[in-house]
Amino acid sequence: MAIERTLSIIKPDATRRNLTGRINAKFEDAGLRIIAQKRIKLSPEQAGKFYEVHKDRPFYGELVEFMASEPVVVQVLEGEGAIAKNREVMGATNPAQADEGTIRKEFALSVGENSVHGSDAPETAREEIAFFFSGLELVG
Ligand code: DAT
Ligand code: MG
Repeated sequence: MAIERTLSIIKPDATRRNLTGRINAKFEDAGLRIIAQKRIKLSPEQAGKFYEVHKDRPFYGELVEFMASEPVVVQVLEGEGAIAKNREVMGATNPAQADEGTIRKEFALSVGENSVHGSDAPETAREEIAFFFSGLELVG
C-alpha cells in the first residue's frame, strides 16, 4: 500500500467541546501523521463550496450552516493507505452505526454533528487538500 495524504476536518461540534487533542491522538495511534493543521472559521460560502457535491441532498442547508457555525480544524494526514485508514478511524457517518473505538462512536452527537470529515478517494483527497492548503504548507 502506498503512502497517501488525505484531508481531515475536526468539525464544530468537536472543536466546541475541546476534543481536538483526543481526536488527534486517535489519528496518531493509528499511524497517521498530521503533516499540516490549522484552525479556521469557514464562511457559509466556503462551507457551501466545500460540500457542493451534496447540494441536492435534503440536509445540505443544515450541513453548511453547521460547518460555518464555529471554528474547525483542517488538517492533512499522511501514511500507508491514509485515505481508507482515516475512514476506519472515523467510523460510519451515522454514529449509531459506528464501530467501538472509532471517533464517531466515541464523540459524535448525531449523523449531522459527527465530529470529523475525511476524504473518500484519491481524487477527492487531492482536491480537498488543495481547497485548504498551498504546496508550501505541505511538508511530508
Ligand atoms: P461522510 O462524512 O461519512 O463522508 P457523507 O459524505 O455521506 O458522509 O455526508 C457528508 C456529511 O453530511 C456527513 O458527515 C454529515 C452530513 N449528513 C450525511 N447524511 C446526513 C443525514 N441523513 N442527515 C443529516 N446530515 C447528514
Ligand atoms: Mg463524504
